[in-house]
Amino acid sequence: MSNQKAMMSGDRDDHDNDDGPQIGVVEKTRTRTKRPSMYRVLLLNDDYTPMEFVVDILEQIFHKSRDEAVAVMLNVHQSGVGVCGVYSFDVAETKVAQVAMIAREHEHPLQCTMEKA
Ligand code: TYC
Repeated sequence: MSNQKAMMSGDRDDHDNDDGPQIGVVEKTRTRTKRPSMYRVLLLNDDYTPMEFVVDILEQIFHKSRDEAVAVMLNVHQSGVGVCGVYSFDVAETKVAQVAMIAREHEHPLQCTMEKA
């Protein structure tokens, strides 16, 4: 036999196992904010895109100074790949698309990609 008391109809089971005042359980939900992932935008070398065109892209799309743009272009030219900047996903995606569009308009094979930083 059970020694539990039967609940009378109309009784409220407030789950605190007594007949006293109901004890509330306060739950606090903590909203965890995450820092957004960042993405490196990369330029790839090729044999055909003019150096001056790449420097212009780095100045106009990636807001490099003339000297920085030349340095990044030469690094890509010599090593095969180089970082133009690190951005949130949406900004990186937009810059990759802008480079693709301008390169295509000028019929240069310049390739630009992004990767998680
Ligand atoms: N290699 C190209 C040339 O000699 C120049 C170049 C640099 C092309 C960087 C692409 O991402 C690039 N004309």
